[in-house]
Amino acid sequence: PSHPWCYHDHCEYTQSEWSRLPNAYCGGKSQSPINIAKSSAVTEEKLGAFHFEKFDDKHVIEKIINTGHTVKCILKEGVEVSGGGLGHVFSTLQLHFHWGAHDSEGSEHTVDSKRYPMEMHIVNKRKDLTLEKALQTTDGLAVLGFFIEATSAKEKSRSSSEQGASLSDMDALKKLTSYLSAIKNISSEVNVTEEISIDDLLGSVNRESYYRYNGSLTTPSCNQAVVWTVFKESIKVDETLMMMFPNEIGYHNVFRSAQGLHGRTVYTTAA
Ligand code: GRE
Ligand code: ZN
Repeated sequence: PSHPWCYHDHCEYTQSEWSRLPNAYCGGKSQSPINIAKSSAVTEEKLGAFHFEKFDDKHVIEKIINTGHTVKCILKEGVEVSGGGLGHVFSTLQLHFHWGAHDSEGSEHTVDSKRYPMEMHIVNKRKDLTLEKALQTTDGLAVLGFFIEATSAKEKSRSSSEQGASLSDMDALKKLTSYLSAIKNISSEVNVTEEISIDDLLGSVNRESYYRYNGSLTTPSCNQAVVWTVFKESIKVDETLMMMFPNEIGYHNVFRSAQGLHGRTVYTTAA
């Protein structure tokens, strides 16, 4: 028995009905995702660099689970995120993906209404709070959101001839997607033996250029407990790897539509 909610299929609570789910917050006024309007973002000088602990650990992913709504990587303990104007130390719990059916959609956040083909969420919990308490605290969780899009053939030849910088992200996602065929069934999971670090997945993305706002989990129970960081630069991967999510996993379009801002401010780093 999985969840009574879904994105688009026929289920008890489809996306437009999440606000009626009992014991959930999906109808609140600080919901995620949102469309980020560049011209409305307020520059905040305090949004500095992050510090990442164990993001270079090659054995950080313990297992990969098909939850029926996403592909989730469970991480070992000791991975941490701080800095970035967060004001607390956060423990990294898991990372997961949102995707579409084609490369024209799939991300949850949009920037000036541009939707990317995929979005990766790294979910972190305040180290000083239990998960239960964090879910009831406005800054109890910090989620790092990264857009993923396909590298054009032109960019591919340029990166391999000039710097090769983005090749590591391709290799990392290739290793990760090689496990998808093993978790085709909902609720199945697979242990990870390949060496994949979070740094490898992020590749050469600039981690000092981002947007910041207060929002929620993008799935029920939609707790308004998330300090969101949405990075401006996208992770570039090979198109064929990206299409393995809809192709290998039996569902797609697992992204929530844009929610109202209701007076919230989106902050941005200076660059
Ligand atoms: C999700 O389910 O998509 C999710 C979480 C936790 C934080 C953010 C988020 O489970 O989008
Ligand atoms: Zn998510």
